[in-house]
Amino acid sequence: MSPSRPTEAADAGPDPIERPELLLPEGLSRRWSPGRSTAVAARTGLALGAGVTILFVTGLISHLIQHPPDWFWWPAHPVWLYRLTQGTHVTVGVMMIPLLLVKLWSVYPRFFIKPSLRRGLPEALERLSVAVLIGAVLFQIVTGLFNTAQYYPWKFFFTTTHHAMAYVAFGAVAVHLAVKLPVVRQALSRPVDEPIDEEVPHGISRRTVLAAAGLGAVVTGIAVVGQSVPFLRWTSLLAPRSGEGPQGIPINRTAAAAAVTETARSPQYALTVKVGGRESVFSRAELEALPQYDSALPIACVEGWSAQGRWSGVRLRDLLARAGEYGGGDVRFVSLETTGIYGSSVLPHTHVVDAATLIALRLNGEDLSLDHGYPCRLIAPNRPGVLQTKWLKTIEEIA
Ligand code: HEM
Ligand SMILES: Nc1nc2c(c(=O)[nH]1)N[C@H]1C(S)=C(S)[C@@H](COP(=O)(O)O)O[C@H]1N2
Ligand SMILES: [Mo]
Repeated sequence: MSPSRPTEAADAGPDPIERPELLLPEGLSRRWSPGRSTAVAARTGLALGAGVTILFVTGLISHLIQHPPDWFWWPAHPVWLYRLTQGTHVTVGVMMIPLLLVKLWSVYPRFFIKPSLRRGLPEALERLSVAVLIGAVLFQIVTGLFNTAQYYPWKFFFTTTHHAMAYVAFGAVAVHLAVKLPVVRQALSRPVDEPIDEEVPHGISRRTVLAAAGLGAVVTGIAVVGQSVPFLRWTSLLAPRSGEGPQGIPINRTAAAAAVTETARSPQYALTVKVGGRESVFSRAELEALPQYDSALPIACVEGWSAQGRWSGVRLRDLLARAGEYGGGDVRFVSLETTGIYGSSVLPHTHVVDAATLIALRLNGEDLSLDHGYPCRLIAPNRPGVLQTKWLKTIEEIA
C-alpha cells in the first residue's frame, strides 16, 4: 500500500486533478474510498441542488407575500397553498441536513488538496466558490432551524440575513453545478457500484452510502412534516410545535406576552373601521349581531407549522360595506398590541373581497380565547400566520 498516494480509481474521469497531494495528517485516511466517490457526490449533489431550488422558490414566495412589490399578485385560493409552500420550505430544509452530511463526507479529502501553482487561478476560484456554497447553505440551515425553534441567539434580524443569503446559496449552487456538469453527467452514465481499482480497499459500498443518504432525508422529513400534515402529527418528533393549544391550535404569542390582557378584556373595547372617509366603531356585541359566517382556514406560520381551524365571525366585506364605501384598496389591520413587530398587517384587495375572509369572533365552536385574539382577529385565506393579526383595534382602507 502507498498511503500517501490517493487514488481516484475509476473516478479519475475527466477531472483535471489527478493524484493530488493531500494535506491530511498521517493516520487519517488519505485515500478516496470507493464509497467516497464522484458517483455519490454527483447524486447527493443533484438532490441538494433540487432542494436548494425548492427552498429558494418557496422562500421567495413567502418573502413576496409579506413584502409585495407592485407587480406581485397572490391568490386567495386555494386557501391551503401557503400552508403547502411554507410547510415544504421547512420540511425540505430539514431534509437537507443528512444529504449535506453525506455529500461533504463523499468529497471531504478534496478539501485537503494542496494548492498547486500548476493548476493555478481556475482551481483557486473553484475552491473559493465551493467554500461560499458550503458556507451559505450551512448558514441557511442553521438560521432556518433556529428560527423554527424560535431561538434567536444573534443580534441581526433573521429574515433579512436569511433572505440575502438565499441568493448567495442559490447562485453558488448554480455556478457549482455548471462547473461540475461534465463530471456529473459522466458519473450518472456509469453504474453506481462499478468494479473498482484493486489497490483501493473495499469498504462500504456506494449503494449503501446513497441509500443511507436517502433514508436519512426521508426519516428527518417525516419527523418534521407532521407539523403541517394533520394525520402525520404523531410523526413530528422534531417539530417544535406539537400542534396542540387552546381550542386545538398552537399559539405563538400569548395575550400576556403581547401585553394586551387588559385592553382586550376592557368593557370599553370597540373596533374602529375607517373606510371611504368614514369612521365607525363596533363593540363586540355589535359584531356578534351582524350576520355570522363560517370559514375553514389554516393558520400557517412562517415557521412551518400549521393547523386548520373552523372560524366564525363577520365577513370583512360585509363589515366594510356597513361602515362606509369601500374603494377597492388594500386594508390595514392594527392590533391593540403596541409592542413588537406583529401589531399590524396589510391585506390586499383580492383577499379583502373574498367571502372566506373573516373578522373572527369564534374558533372551533367557542368564543375566541384571549390568546387566539379575543375580542376579534383577522383570518384570511392563503396567507402566512404572521399576517393574521390578533386583538384588532383598527381596520382602515389605505390607498
Ligand atoms: C439553501 C437553503 C435555503 C434557502 C435558499 C432559503 C430561502 C429562504 C427565503 C428566500 C426566505 C424568505 C425570507 C424573507 O421573507 O425575506 C426564507 C424564509 C424562511 N426560511 Fe428558508 N431557505 C433555506 C433553508 C432553510 C432551512 C433549512 C430552514 C429551516 C429548517 C428554513 C426556514 C425558513 C423560515 C422559517 C422562513 C420564514 C422566515 C420568516 O418569514 O420569518 N430555510 N427562506
Ligand atoms: N397582534 C398580533 N397578532 C398576531 C401575532 C402577534 O404576535 N401579535 N402573531 C402572528 C403569528 S406569527 C401567527 S403564526 C398567528 C398565530 O395565531 P394563533 O396564536 O391564534 O395560533 O398569529 C399572528 N397574529
Ligand atoms: Mo407565525
